[in-house]
Amino acid sequence: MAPRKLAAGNWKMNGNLAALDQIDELRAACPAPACDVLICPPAVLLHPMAARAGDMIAVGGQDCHANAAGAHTGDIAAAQLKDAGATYVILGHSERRADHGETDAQVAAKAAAAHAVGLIAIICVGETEAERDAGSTLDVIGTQLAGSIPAGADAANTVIAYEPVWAIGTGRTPTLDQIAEVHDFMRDRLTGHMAGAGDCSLLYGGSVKPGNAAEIFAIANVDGALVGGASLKAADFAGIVTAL
Ligand code: G2H
Repeated sequence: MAPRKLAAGNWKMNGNLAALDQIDELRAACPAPACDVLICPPAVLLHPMAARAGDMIAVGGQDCHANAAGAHTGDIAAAQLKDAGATYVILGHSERRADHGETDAQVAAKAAAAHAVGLIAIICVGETEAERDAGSTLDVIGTQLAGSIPAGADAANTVIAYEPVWAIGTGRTPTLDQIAEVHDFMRDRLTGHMAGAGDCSLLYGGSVKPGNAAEIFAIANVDGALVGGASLKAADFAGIVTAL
């Protein structure tokens, strides 16, 4: 097994039923993609998107609760995501870590809940600008990896996304050397944290666009991308899918 090539779109808190037309446009623009294609819409759009996406496009959640069910108003269980058609769930995105105070331990518990129902967990890590400026990027990534990956994680049920916080939605991207350094480090660090670490997909995320996707995908140990803004328009996302 080699790492799965994955172009994953994260719609964040954007989109509505009318925006599902983007799925038809994406399928038309990429009828035979050379990689796995995933869209993670807001939870209320999961079921109608899954019904429309067909086999070519997988759908996923943007978060799940660590518990299987219960009195957790406003939360969503991993099994409910799966019931709605999801096969993936993004966990520990920096916006969740910042907006909801999610810790590495909570991310690991959520990932374990996702694995328990057969979802693939996309676990996000990334340093802030202050951490990069302080020269602690690799320490931060190493700590997040160690704390956010649950027991039982393996290359089949887990994807890691490196998203430098300062590059998210800002139009700024790290240099290719900076991405390479972190991805090489993550590949090395995963050994000991999960079975089959060499086959785990490592995504880069943060202002990926059609114009920079090919050079990012050419970096060793970059197996795809987690894409926010550029996944909202089918034409832009198709340009990224076809670059992989
Ligand atoms: C990073 C990314 C998607 P954007 O959050 O996860 O968003 O591509 O808009 O920087």
